[in-house]
Amino acid sequence: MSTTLAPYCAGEPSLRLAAERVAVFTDLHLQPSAFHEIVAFAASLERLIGQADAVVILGDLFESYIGREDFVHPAFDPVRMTIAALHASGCQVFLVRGNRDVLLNQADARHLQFTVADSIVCTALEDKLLLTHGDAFCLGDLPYQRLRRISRRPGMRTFLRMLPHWMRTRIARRLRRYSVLEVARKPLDSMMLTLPKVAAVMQQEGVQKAWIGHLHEAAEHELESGLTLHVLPAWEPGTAPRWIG
Ligand SMILES: [Mn+2]
Repeated sequence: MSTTLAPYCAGEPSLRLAAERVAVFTDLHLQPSAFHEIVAFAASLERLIGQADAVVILGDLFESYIGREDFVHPAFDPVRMTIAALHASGCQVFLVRGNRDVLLNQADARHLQFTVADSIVCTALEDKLLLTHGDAFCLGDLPYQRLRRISRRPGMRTFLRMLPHWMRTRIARRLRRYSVLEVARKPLDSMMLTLPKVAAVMQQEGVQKAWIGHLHEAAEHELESGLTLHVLPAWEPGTAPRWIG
């Protein structure tokens, strides 16, 4: 593995979330061909109605997302309907962009009753907590970071989403070659993670704790100045969310 690190490519500025009962899921990698997993996840979400003030899906809800037609696909009805039910119960639902669903945009969010973000700072706790997918911190993965920079250029998301469906499907297939290690929910190489960059971003955000997904395997890292980073494991059918607080 190369010791060269890619430049850090930040996402959109973080959102503030003051809610106290926040349930967090990550790396579901749902796809229509695994419909039983979509049903299982909808059931986990449904149990949160009346329990959670906010639900954060910390990226990679989808195995592949190339436009709203992926979310309005009939196979995703259970998840869409449960998000609508959560929304109606007064629970805010946040979809944090992962590398697989980087094309999620605010128009999807308005249409489908959730909020799209790149990162969220939870302010209800004494120790403020940063929630973000975590791919931005994997600076050891040079080809992926190059792709991340390209896909986040101004106007690029809009441009890509305007392409015909067949072209987006072809691009999505090619993009996956850049993250071949990320086969479904198998663990990724944690050596890719650049901890000093995580600490620097945490200091900028004024948080003491951070939770990320992306690497698919649970881990805990003590960083400089008493900062802590938790890597949440990829969701599996039947597993409970992680609660903040
Ligand atoms: Mn990911």
